[in-house]
This record gives sequence, C-alpha cells and structure tokens, in this order.
Amino acid sequence: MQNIFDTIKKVAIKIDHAIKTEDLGYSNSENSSGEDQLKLDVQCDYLIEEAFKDISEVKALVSEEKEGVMELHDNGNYTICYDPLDGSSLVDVNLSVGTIFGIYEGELKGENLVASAYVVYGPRIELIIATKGEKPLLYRVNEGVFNFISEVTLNEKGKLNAPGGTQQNWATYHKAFIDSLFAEGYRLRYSGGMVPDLHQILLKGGGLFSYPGTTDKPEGKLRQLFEVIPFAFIYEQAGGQAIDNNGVRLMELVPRHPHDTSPCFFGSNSEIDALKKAYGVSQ
Ligand code: AHM
Ligand code: MG
Repeated sequence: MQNIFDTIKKVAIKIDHAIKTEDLGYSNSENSSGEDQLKLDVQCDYLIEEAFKDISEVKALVSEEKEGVMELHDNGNYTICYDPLDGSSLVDVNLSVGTIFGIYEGELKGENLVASAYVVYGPRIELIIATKGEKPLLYRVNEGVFNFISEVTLNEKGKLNAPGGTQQNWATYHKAFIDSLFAEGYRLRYSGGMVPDLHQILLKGGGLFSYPGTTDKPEGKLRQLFEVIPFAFIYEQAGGQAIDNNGVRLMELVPRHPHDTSPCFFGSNSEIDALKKAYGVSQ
C-alpha cells in the first residue's frame, strides 16, 4: 500500500504542473456521465494511468473519465477508483480543484474500501490519506516534497454549511433544513468543487456538505466509487458521519455500475443527526 501512496504523491506533483501549464479547452469527447471532457481531464487521467500501470499491487483502475474497468495485474490486490481532476470546470476561474482516490480490495463496494486519499490543488498542494482504524493524515508540499502536518479530527458540531445542487430543484424539506442551519448562524462556504469544500469543513472542524437528490437528478450528481465512498471513509475516520437520503451509511453503498451516483451528506455528528431528524430517517 505504501507504494500506492508514494505513487499518489508523485502523480499529484505532475497533475499540479499540468493544471498550471496545459490548455484549458475542451477535448472532442464525453465521459460516461455524458459530460464534455476538458483536455485537462483527459491529460490527468492519462498521468494517473501511466503512474499506476507498472505497480504490481494494482489489479485494475476505474476512472471517472473512462467507461469501464482497466485491468492491470491479475495478481494485484487493489482496484483504484479515481476522479483525476474533480471540479475541472473551475480551473479557468482559478479556483481550487482536486484528485480523489478510493482503494478497494475485492468487489467494488463501500465495505471493501481499504484506504482513500485526495489531493487539493490550491494556493498550496495538500494531501489527505486515510486508512482503516486511523485518523486521516494531512500532508503539505514544500519544495516538491510532501511533509506530514497533522492528524485530522472533526468536532462534534461545526459552523459551515456547503449546500450543493440547484436550489430550484431541491425538495421542500431539504430547503427547510438548509434554511434552518443558516437561521442558526451557519456560514455559507461553497465553491462548487467538492474537494476544497469538503476539505474546508474537515480542517475547520466541522459543518455539513450536502449534495441531495433533486427533481432533475433524483440520484444526485456525485459518483459513488470515485467521490462519495472515498470521502465517506475519510469523514467517518475523522469522527464524523456520511449518509444518504435514507440515513444509510454511504460506506454501505453497493454500486451496480462504476458510474452510479448517490445523494450524499457529509458532516460532523451534530449536523448529520439534525439532518436525519429533518429527513425523518432513523438515527
Ligand atoms: P466533476 O467530477 O465533473 O468535476 O463534478 C463533480 C463536482 C463536485 O466537485 C461538485 O461538488 C459538484 O460537481 C458541483 O456540481 P454542480 O455545480 O453541477 O452542482
Ligand atoms: Mg468529480
């Protein structure tokens, strides 16, 4: 596994360089979710594929930017599911973006995720790595090297509210709940990139990030294998919770297709407990 984390560190530096130097135009292709791919999405996907292809522990790769599973080494133990450049449409306005990795052993489902990691490309490059039974670890790049900074722990209750999805398409009970948080004094913190938005809540001690099912997207937008499950693992390891609209732990998700999505809510305990109450789902 260390080999995989070292590879993530190396490729993160290359992706950061690509973000800073590559063409920001569209490619001539769509990804599996029907979204136009930027040249940068395709380039970052290629950098990750190249970085992992000779690592014998890696059985297969599944990417947000590829249709199917890319088999690598028959005897490898791990399948790495990744979103090469989450929030890539924010690069042209110079906001932070990220890369997300979920490392699975066996069948691709939440309970088989054994580690996850994400990189934030912002004013600085930061990396969070989470493994079973341990608090997530924060690293920051200094002169091309990732240095360990600290463990990350969520407080029981936070102050930030990051409400995703188009409000016009929210359910009334969801809008009422989000409004109640603001009425209680929560502050809006939402950039439109789940990596920096979830990173901010994690490092500032807590709050709520939501991307609900909406009338136009009843199953939400965020993808289970590369986005939802890896972050659910990190939030739980940090002492928080991550659930779907039925109050079920996102770690229990079993995707039927690599690109399946799910409504998702990540936060510290107080906000997630309040959300369960508002949604009328069990505690
Ligand atoms: P992407 O993987 O195509 O970049 O999409 C994921 C991003 C998330 O980072 C963010 O939370 C969400 O899409 C925002 O989407 P929207 O603005 O469509 O609500
Ligand atoms: Mg994404």
